[in-house]
Amino acid sequence: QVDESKEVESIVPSYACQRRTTLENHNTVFTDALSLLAENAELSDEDGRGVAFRRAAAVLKALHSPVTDLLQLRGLPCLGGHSLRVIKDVLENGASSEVECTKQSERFKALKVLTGIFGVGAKTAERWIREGIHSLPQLQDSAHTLNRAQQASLEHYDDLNQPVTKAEGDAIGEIVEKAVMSVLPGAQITLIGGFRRGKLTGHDVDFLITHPEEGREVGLMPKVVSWLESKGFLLYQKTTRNSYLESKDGPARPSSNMDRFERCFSIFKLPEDAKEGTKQTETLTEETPEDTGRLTTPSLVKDEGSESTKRANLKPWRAVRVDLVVSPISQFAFALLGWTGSKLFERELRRWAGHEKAMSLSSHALYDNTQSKYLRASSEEEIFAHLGLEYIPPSERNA
Ligand code: TTP
Ligand code: MN
Ligand code: MN
Ligand code: MN
Repeated sequence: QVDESKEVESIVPSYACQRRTTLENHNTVFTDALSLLAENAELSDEDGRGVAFRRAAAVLKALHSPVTDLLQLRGLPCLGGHSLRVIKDVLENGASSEVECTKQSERFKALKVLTGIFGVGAKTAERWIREGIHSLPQLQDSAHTLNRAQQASLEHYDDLNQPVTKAEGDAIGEIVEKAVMSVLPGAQITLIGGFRRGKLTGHDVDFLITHPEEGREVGLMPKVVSWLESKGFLLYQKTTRNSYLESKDGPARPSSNMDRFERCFSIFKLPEDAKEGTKQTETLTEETPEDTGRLTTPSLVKDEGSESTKRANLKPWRAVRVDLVVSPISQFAFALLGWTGSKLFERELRRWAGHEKAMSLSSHALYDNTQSKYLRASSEEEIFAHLGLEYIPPSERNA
């Protein structure tokens, strides 16, 4: 006895990794609202609330038509009372009063501005705000010593807070490829993160590097970084070595998102002429700083007046955040799955593995607690199969 009107809703499974979520979102008005509340919760060190809002938003992203009535939400998973109130408010008033209130709050605005600096997390921002620091000029006038990442990121604040396009991502891909090929021919480079999921823009560009012969990838990162540095492509980099082998608590750490691969957080200096086919410079000069939706202009950072804004837009390069990760081929499938995202999709995969399958999934391995053994995989498809999940391709992991 299937109620036809409920059919669509009742087939939405509760874990995001059981669903296909494309970039086509029919409910942005609701998911934007819920995502903003999630962001505010995360910035306020309330991760539990943050996840709840993220899960609610993800359910709405998976629907194939716009929600026009609360009754359509009957039977859908992950929609708690708070999320439902927000959705109701949007349905009835066109906007959520809580969201509007949050957006306008000095606290939220300050948290956004300060965490817009790469290397500044919620805790640091919170501490600064308590000291009365709400803006970048206030931060610069304060006595705080910034670490290297924070300094570099502050210097390129505007560039780094402007979305990276796919064309820019591809241009960086070519540079990274050249670097890797000249230090280790035969190595393989894969675009990961949001761009692998088909996103048209991102906050950074992520690459996974491996070599078909196990062990050949060891020590690769410092060589790649030296090559890039010698050609002037890096404005900042911090390389972390692989800590997986020496760790004592086993390879799969289900509770943590951080992995132990050799990796490099960097800021690239991308020449404008490296992205052929894009009209970046023209587009930018037509926009006023207000139109770009940025919270701060370079003039505030450099204190040089609006002149510098114009010059910044005409400069022959831009700064782009780039993440490089090196994985041995034996862990490649896990690294690929773990670094493709979305962040919620990853979190849900690990939760599914732990709660439903008594397994521990990380970006290194999959451990079966029942059989007390690691399950090998050389493709993402095999990992989904081990987990008893239908295979979801990257373009449908946009939860
Ligand atoms: P991000 O680059 O942060 O996110 P994204 O690429 O999905 O989004 P955007 O387009 O805005 O850049 O992270 C990419 C994936 O890497 C994400 O699934 C989480 C994973 N990741 C780790 O596994 N470990 C880490 O330490 C970090 C920083 C990310
Ligand atoms: Mn659809
Ligand atoms: Mn990314
Ligand atoms: Mn990244």
